[in-house]
Amino acid sequence: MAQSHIRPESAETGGLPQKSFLRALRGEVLPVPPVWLMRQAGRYLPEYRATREKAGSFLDLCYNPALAEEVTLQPIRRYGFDAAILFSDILVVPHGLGQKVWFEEGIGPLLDPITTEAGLAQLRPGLQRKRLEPVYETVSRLSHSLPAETALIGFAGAPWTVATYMVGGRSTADQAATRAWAYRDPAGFQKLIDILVEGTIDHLLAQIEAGAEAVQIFDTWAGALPEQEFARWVIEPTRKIVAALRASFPRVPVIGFPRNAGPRYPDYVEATSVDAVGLDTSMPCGWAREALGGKVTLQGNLDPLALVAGGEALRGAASAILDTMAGVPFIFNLGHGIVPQTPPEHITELVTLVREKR
Ligand code: 1CP
Repeated sequence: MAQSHIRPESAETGGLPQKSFLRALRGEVLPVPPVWLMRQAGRYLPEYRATREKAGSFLDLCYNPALAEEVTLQPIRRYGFDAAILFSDILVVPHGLGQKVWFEEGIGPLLDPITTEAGLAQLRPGLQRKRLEPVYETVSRLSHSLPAETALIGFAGAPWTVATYMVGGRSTADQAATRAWAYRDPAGFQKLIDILVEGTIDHLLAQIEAGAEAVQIFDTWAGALPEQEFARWVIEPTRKIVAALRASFPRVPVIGFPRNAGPRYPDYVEATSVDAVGLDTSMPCGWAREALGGKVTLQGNLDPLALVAGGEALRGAASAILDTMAGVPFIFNLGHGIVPQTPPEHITELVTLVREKR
């Protein structure tokens, strides 16, 4: 059976990847951009809901390699996306560091909050790879079961975003508790960020070793920070993670997603040296193309609600993005994750439009 991960492919092709997603990440401009969607596995799919039912809790699903593999493959079977993203969650890292993490129906993630430097004593000294072994086994299975043309993306949350859950104990609208700690006691908060930088490097390296061909770093709450804090808590930790991954795996591309970073996108790209950047929904494509096109691969940024609406709203919004991004290295995606009320057939229409437009 053909292996689908990067090492054998690189050997066969003299180091040039053939999968369109990886080619775009290496800076090629393709006539048809590769397409995948954030949260492409999830509740909007009936087959996901069925598997989720079987698995028990959400974390049980994340730590069950056979079922996590299955839900990763479901959207690939339906839509033939150019990339699959490992089914897991950003909160397995705090769990792997020893924090209590659970998911409550109708609420989302809950954690035993850590709000002071003394609270860091809850954590173990490093990432317990053993606890996360099922995640790496899922990656390994996928690297064999995905179609030969489909790339496999590993991921982690960025330290700042993961910290907002560890400190707030749940999803928070304004990340106030975390911002307050960072102002009150920057040296103490830096210790949490340092623990997360190390744990995240370890977690991403393990995924790459298991067969992930690219990784994405999700900084969902990057936009909450003013300039100085953005430099310290978003850019600097991400820069360290990218540098460490490059030192071990120089050919594995890294996608950064500093959501809602607005005019700070160019600084982020420059300082972190990511290979690609995910544009959130609020980012004007023309501006991003001017500021960043050709320096890094751009990925994004259809409004997930246009996908819910479908019809002319969807076609118009997707076409405008494709037109603006023609001629620069580009991957079609949403500006944030698919929402549960999305009709699955709208995605079929979107993928056809992306592939047939040019
Ligand atoms: O069955 C369910 O109800 C669980 C819903 C769900 C799913 C499908 C959660 C809980 N996580 C996931 C999977 C997931 N999460 C993936 C892999 C699947 C895929 O993309 O196809 C990824 C990459 C994530 C990443 C993630 N988790 C982020 C970063 C991206 C983003 O959406 O901003 C964040 C912030 C989380 C935390 C999280 N996990 C789940 C929830 C409900 C939340 C909270 C989100 C919030 O604060 O609003």
